[in-house]
This record gives sequence, structure tokens and C-alpha cells, in this order.
Amino acid sequence: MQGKNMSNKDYLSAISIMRTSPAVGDIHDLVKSTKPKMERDTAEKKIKTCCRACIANCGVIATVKNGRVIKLEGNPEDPMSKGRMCGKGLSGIQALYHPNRTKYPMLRAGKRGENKWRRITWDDALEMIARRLMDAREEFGAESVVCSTGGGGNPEIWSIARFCNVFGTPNWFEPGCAQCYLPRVLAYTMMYGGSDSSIADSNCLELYFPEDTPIKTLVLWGTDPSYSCPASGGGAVVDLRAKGVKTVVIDPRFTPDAAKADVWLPIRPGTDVALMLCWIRYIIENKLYDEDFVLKWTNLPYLVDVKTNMLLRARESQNPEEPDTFTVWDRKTNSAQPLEYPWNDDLEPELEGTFTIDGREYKTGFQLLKERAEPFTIETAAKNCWLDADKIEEAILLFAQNTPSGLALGVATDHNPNSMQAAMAAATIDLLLGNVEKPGTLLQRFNTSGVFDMPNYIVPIASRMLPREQLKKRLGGTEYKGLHLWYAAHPASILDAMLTGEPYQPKIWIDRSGNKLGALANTSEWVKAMGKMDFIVHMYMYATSFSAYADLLLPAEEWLETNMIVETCNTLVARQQVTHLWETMDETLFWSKLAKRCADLGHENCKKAMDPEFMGKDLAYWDTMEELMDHFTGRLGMTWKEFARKAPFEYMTKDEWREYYIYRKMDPKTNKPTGFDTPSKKLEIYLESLIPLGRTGQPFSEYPLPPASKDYDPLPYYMEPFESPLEGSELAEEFPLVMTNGRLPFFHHNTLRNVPWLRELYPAPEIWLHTQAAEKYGIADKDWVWIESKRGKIRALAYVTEGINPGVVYMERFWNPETLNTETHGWKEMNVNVLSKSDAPYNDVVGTYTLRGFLVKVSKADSPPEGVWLKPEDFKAWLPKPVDYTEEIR
Ligand SMILES: Nc1nc2c(c(=O)[nH]1)N[C@H]1C(S)=C(S)[C@@H](COP(=O)(O)OP(=O)(O)OC[C@H]3O[C@@H](n4cnc5c(=O)[nH]c(N)nc54)[C@H](O)[C@@H]3O)O[C@H]1N2
Ligand SMILES: Nc1nc2c(c(=O)[nH]1)N[C@H]1C(S)=C(S)[C@@H](COP(=O)(O)OP(=O)(O)OC[C@H]3O[C@@H](n4cnc5c(=O)[nH]c(N)nc54)[C@H](O)[C@@H]3O)O[C@H]1N2
Ligand code: SF4
Ligand SMILES: [Mo]
Repeated sequence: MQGKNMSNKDYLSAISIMRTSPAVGDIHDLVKSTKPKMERDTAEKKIKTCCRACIANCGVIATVKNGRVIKLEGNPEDPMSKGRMCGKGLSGIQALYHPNRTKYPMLRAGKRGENKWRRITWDDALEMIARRLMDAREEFGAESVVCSTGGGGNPEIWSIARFCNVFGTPNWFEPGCAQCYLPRVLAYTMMYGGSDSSIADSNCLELYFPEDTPIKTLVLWGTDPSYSCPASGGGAVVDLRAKGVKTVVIDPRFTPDAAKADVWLPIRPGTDVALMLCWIRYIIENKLYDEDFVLKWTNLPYLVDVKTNMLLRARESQNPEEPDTFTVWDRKTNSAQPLEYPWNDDLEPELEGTFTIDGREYKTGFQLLKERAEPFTIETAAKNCWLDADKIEEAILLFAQNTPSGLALGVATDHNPNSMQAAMAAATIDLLLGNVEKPGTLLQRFNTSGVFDMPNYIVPIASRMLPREQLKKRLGGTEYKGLHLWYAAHPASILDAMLTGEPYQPKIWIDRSGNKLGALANTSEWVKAMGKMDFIVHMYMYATSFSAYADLLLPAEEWLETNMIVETCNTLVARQQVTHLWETMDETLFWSKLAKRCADLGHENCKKAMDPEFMGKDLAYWDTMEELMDHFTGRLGMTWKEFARKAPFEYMTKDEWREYYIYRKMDPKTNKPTGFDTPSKKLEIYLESLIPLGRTGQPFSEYPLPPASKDYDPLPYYMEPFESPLEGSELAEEFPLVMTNGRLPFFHHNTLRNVPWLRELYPAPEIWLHTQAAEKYGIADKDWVWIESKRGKIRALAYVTEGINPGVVYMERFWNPETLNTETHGWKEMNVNVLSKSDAPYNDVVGTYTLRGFLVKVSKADSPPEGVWLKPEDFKAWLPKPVDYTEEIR
């Protein structure tokens, strides 16, 4: 039978193992368990695990009685959270036993959006998905299958990339990636080769040792650890401040961290690179950088051909252990000279200058950086970024003179098209000061356990299995080659393809995350795009707005049901199944089972993925999570079970683990210092490697790819937000305010919006409005407000405050599970992503669109949106009902 003509029902009847289905039900009226109650051991057990209600992994002790989790508390053995937990983590029990959990695979029984579902077996569900995939592959090509996942920092993220590689589609994405963390990882990886500076992503590990870290100044740039990682990084910042560490906060809002800061710069959203270039200019002009370090350990003295933007090489290395030899301008001989790695005391390289060699013009990298920063004086930055000039100077001086210091860069700058340049500029600021691998600085390469092939990511991606011709079809993969670092496609290019059929039409969408309609920019367009799909699968813990438009729902495990190995500083932790409910499944296991089904249906690469010999270090697919875990714990000489019994434990002492100055260690193979993990072994502030990346995808893509439409720029540049509020902007006449977002301490992305005690604390999203703006638009505190952009209109509750830059408004993402069964499906009422912008311009290297820093207008509304819950008693319906069977694990 031809796939395109088949309905879900046809697919089900095509599956011979179809069982009689129970009655059709409402999405909230999921089938009650029929399993009998078991005899129970009534003793209380304490199980050491770790939380995953956000991307930190705080140590947890779970108390279990009768197979039920009855208490969660922090584990003081955890070196980062030190026994703290936040409200989201502590809500784990309400999330786990939520009455609306998706308990079994559920197939759509009515029309899309009608919300009628019937229970099917996992066997039937897998068979149906596999047949759909195989048919689509045959008819339209494997690239017509799009997969997506979620959760920024999800250690199982590669399980989806792996499945896509094995199945043959280049199209998987995450609403993070280009919008979260990838720009920072890419910049710090390419420029330094060690950790980046994101606190919320569990980096900046030096901060967790308040007892002896010498750090004196910490800059929190577009990050708010008090909300984004309260129990880990947020706690660390509190401990450091108590010890006298000074902080600078660069955030349009007076956040809890801003309230405690020594200097607060309430920046205009989207203008960070202008301010960063100003810091760079000031540091250079006032010689606040570490000159000796910059000369010896960065590539800034190397000569750059101004026509090609490439560094002048005296010799290309034939030995992979040795870097190329670059050229400097020697002051002593007034001539270009090769500089052998690492240094030559006989030379006196110029840091600044323009030179002519054989009629061609060359400049040092430093000279080019200086010229790039030249227009960004303190005064222009103050004007452009809506800041006070004196405060900017005070912040720079604190950072540059009260040292050691470090700049922690958050996700704010990943949320606009200037993303990659912001990460490059932030790294530059730290590196100019030599803030790297010294005690008291943030950029470090502390030791690791060696359990993982890639830090904290467990599933091998098997990238070689994606055929070259398929890789070339990756949507957005030619233009935004930075995405190949994570083997990912470009969300906005996927959206375009779904809507227009260009360059081809995606047909199937499998998503394993919360609510893409809350996370992706310009929600209404995504809803339209969903309408163009033949088949949509949603795997999650409960139904969300996304589920309303899906065809098949799969039950995912809550974190208290999952197993995972986690590395926290010098400690290894087991996130372990504390209980297991209904027929929920781990995402990683789902992809494994699906690959097996495709193999059974004759998919050659899926068959190969079952063969341990063929797969080698990419691992053959596993049948249980324990089998997968055993592989990695085997590296420590233990089974997963033994590991889980022992964890958490220190795999090396803290002092051994916290090793500084890795770059100076002698490499026995070359008898030279190890250097940094970059092609030149120097810090590549002049990021020449962006040029070959843009032209070929190397070193990240598996195969060379056609060039992007233009070369990427090796130095950071500033781009004014496309929707600019500055004078002369026509759009600003109608939409005068700049909208931005940031985290709330109550929810992780779109999760937990249905947890009674969290919604009681924060029933509806607030829009932060400056008192001046409130007065101008006739809005009082606690009024309902309409907020409108070019793309849509939503409501929120006014929070009128002095604590925000007067031209800026702020609101977090929100969706309303209580209106899931209405025609809004919960995404239309108060979701800031109805307003955000998914179309161009995009970041040139990674394709970032605009989640923060677009224009809106506000007006008073008469009432809240219909049907939303606001009173504490409303949320009672979501309290756990202790009737369902829960399985005892041990
Ligand atoms: N306007 C606006 N939009 C935004 C943002 C913003 O600030 N403003 N933020 C953006 C950012 S930074 C991001 S990252 C995206 C997030 O957007 P999504 O990634 O779509 O968000 P969720 O899926 O809700 O994220 C949580 C998911 O991760 C899963 N998860 C977490 N840990 C694990 C794990 O260990 N294993 C498995 N299998 N699953 C896990 C959770 O179950 C849940 O499904 O939203 C983006 N959208
Ligand atoms: N509670 C909770 N914790 C989370 C998450 C969650 O959803 N909820 N998500 C996790 C994920 S995936 C991520 S990426 C991290 C992110 O965590 P962080 O990196 O700490 O980032 P945010 O808290 O999103 O944003 C930081 C601050 O940026 C400010 N801001 C907004 N626009 C701008 C701007 O243009 N420039 C500057 N300089 N600042 C701006 C906001 O006001 C906000 O206070 O949090 C993680 N932790
Ligand atoms: S910060 Fe809160 S939600 Fe995140 S891992 Fe820690 S306890 Fe869990
Ligand atoms: Mo993120």
C-alpha cells in the first residue's frame, strides 16, 4: 500500500498484531492502570540519585516507601549543589505522579486537534512509526523525516542524532542549538579548546571552591544563575559574594544577581556585541591586557594577509602533533620572521602594525582587532546600549584591575542574530587579560573521569553512517556550518521547508521534548507547518500544545524513572530509576527500538547498527538502558548496578582533578608545551579557522560540503537588532518597546507548568514594565496587558518596576495546560513566542534567529484570557492521586 494514501487507521490495520483497543478517551482522561497492586515492603529506603528537572544535575536523596517516592532532599555530597535543591527539583514528586501523565502509547482517534485518543501497545506504536518511516524514505527520501528533541544540555541528545544518522536523515534539530549554547561552545572550542564560560551549563567549575579560589571579580553577562541554576551555580555565586568577590551584572533587568552586584549595566537587549567591543577597545587603549601573555600565547602577533584574511604561514606542518609555523614582524630586524612554536627569544614580535611584504599588505591580528573595536568608544557604547558611560568604565576597571577575574556568558546573547560574535568577543575579553587556566579564572581544562567519549554525552552519534549525499541535504547545513559541530539542522530552514516545500517537503516529524510551540520562535508559523505534515509523533511525559496537533503520543520517563551517569567536578553520580510507572520509556531506548524495527523492515544501515563488529566504538544498538550504561561503567571496571550502588564517589581527589596551566605542561611526544587545543596551539583570538569552516564544513562535518554564500568573519562584529528602536526606525513608531526574556525559577522551559504548587507560586506570566512606560501607556501594577508584535498578540499581568531599562519589557515563555482542550490548545494566550521572530536575518555562522530583542507595543486589557487558571484552588485538579500502580525497582 502506498504510504501517502494511508491513514493512521490503515497503518494500524496493516499491523497484524493489532489488539482490540479500549474506548476512545479525552487527552486528560488517560486510561487507568489495570495492573494489580503488589505486596509491598513497607520500610523506607533512601536512594541517592540526581535531579534533572533542569539542566543542572543536583545531587538528590529520594525516600521511597511502598514503591512510591515520598520525599526528595538535596545530597550534601554533591560538590556543586552541596545539598541545595530548588522548587523545580522539589516538585519532582508532583511531576512524577501527575494525573495527566501520558501513561501508554496513545493513537489519535478523532481529527487532529479534536483530542480523542485510544491506547495502543508499544509494539503497535513502534511498528506503525517504523512502517511510516520506511514508506516515506522510499517515496520521498529519508530526508523527509524530521526529528527534534529538547532540553538544552540533555545528555541523551545524541541518541536522536545517532538515529537520524543511521536512518539516513540529516534533519534533526533542537530549539536550543543555534539559539542556545552552540554559539558559545563553538567560539570557545575554536578559540581556546577548553571549557566555555556558561554557569548554567555547569561550567566555570572554579566557582565551586569558595574556600580557596582566588577569584576577585566575576562578570555575569546575560546570565542569571540565581534563576537559571539556583541550587548549583546560583548558590556558588552567593557563596563567593559572601567571601567578598565583586560582581558586575550586565542584564536589562534588576535580577536577584543584579540587586547584589557592585555594578549593574541594564543594557538594551541585543546590543551586547557593541558593549563588548567597547570593553575590548578600552582594554587595548589603556593597556590593561597582559602583554607578555598576548604575545606568547595568542595568535594576535601573527601576520594576516588583508586581502585573503588568512594568516601568513612560513611553513605548513606535516606532523599532526606540531602546528604550522606562522609569521611575525620582528622589531629587531624590521622584517617578517617565522615564529617556531611555542616562542623564540631571539625575536621581538610586534603586536601592532601594518607591514608590506613583497608588495602585499599584512596586519597583525592585534592590529585588526584594534581597528575593529575602534568605533566603540565608551560614549558611543553608552548611547547605543542605553547605559551610563561612567558605569561602563567602572565595570571594565573592576574586571581588569581587581583580578583574577572572569566573564561568565549566559544564553542571552545566543538569542539574537549576533550570537556567535558575542561569544567570540566575550572570549576575547577574558583571553586578552590572560584569564585562562590560572587559579581564580573561569576557563579551565580540569581533569575528567574518561567515562564519556564526549563530556557528559553518553550516546555515540555514528556520524559516519549518514551518507555524504544525505549530509548535503541538511536543511541550513550549507549556509550555517557551525551547526555541524552538533550534527544538527537549522530550525528556521526546516520551518521554511515545511511551509513551502523548498528545497523539499518534510513529511514526518518525531519530537521528543516538551512543547515546541512554547520554545520555537513565531509559534503560529510552526502550527501552520504542523498542518503540512503527514504524520507527527510526540514523546513526552504529558500532553502539551504540541501533542494537540500530533497523531501519536508516546509516554516518556520522568527523571525519577531514568538511569544516567553524570560527572560533577571530581565526582561521578548515578541518576537512577527510583521508580517506574505505567509504560513510560527512556528516549534513548525508544530510538534504539525504532532502529531495530526499521532493520526488521529491511533497512540496511539499521541492520548494520545492530552489529557490534561493524559499529566498533559507535556501539551496536542496545536492548536495555542497563546494557548501554554497563558499557561506560565498564571503563571503571564496574557494572552499572555496582556503579549505582557506590555512587556518588570521587574518581580522583579534588586537588588532582583541579589542575591549572595545562597549556604549559610538557608534551613528551614533542618536548614542547602542550599549548591550547587549537590548530596553532595558541589562543586563536583572530579566528582564522572560521574561513575553512564556512567554505567546507571542516573540521566538524563528516565530509567536505559546498561553501556558504560568504566567508565567515574571523573577528567579532556588531549588528544592530533588525527590529531597532533607534531613531529613524519606522517599525519603532508603532512598536516602541524592546521585548526580552530570561528564566523563571519555577519552570524549566515548558515543563512543570502543570505542577500545582509551582503554578500557585506563579499562575500567570508577568510583563515587566518600567514605571515611565507604565505611566505613558496607562497601565498600573497587576493590570492585564495586551502585548503585540508584528507577528501576534498575547496577554500578561503587569509588573511595574524601576528595575528594568525604561525602554525594555520582559516576559518569560508560558503556555497554559489548563486550556489544552480548548481551541487555543494552551499556546495562544500568554506565550511570548507568538511574538518572537523566526525569519531572517540569521547569524551567519550558526543561523540564530530572534528570541530576544524584538519590538512590541503594550496596552491595557480588560480581563485575563478566557479559561486560564489563576487561583490556588484551580490547580487542585493536578494534584497526584495516589491510586495508580507504581512499580518497585529494588
Ligand atoms: N522566547 C524564548 N524562547 C526560547 C528561550 C527563551 O529564553 N526565550 N530559550 C530557548 C532555549 S535556551 C532552549 S534550550 C529552548 C528549550 O526548548 P525545548 O528544548 O523544546 O524545551 P523542553 O523540551 O521543554 O525542554 C525540556 C526537555 O528536556 C528533557 N530532558 C531534560 N533532561 C533530559 C535528560 O537527561 N534526558 C532526556 N531524554 N530528556 C531530558 C525534558 O524531559 C524535556 O522534554 O527554548 C528556547 N526558546
Ligand atoms: N529555572 C530554569 N532554569 C533553567 C532553564 C529554564 O528554563 N528554567 N533553562 C536552562 C537552559 S536550556 C539555559 S540555556 C539556561 C540559561 O540560563 P542563563 O544563561 O542564566 O540565561 P537566562 O536566565 O535565560 O537569561 C539571563 C538574563 O539575560 C537577561 N537578558 C535578556 N536579554 C538580554 C540581552 O540582550 N543582553 C543581556 N546581557 N542580558 C539579557 C535576562 O533578563 C536574564 O536575566 O538556563 C537553564 N536553566
Ligand atoms: S537547580 Fe533545581 S531543578 Fe535544576 S537540577 Fe538542581 S534541584 Fe533540579
Ligand atoms: Mo538553553
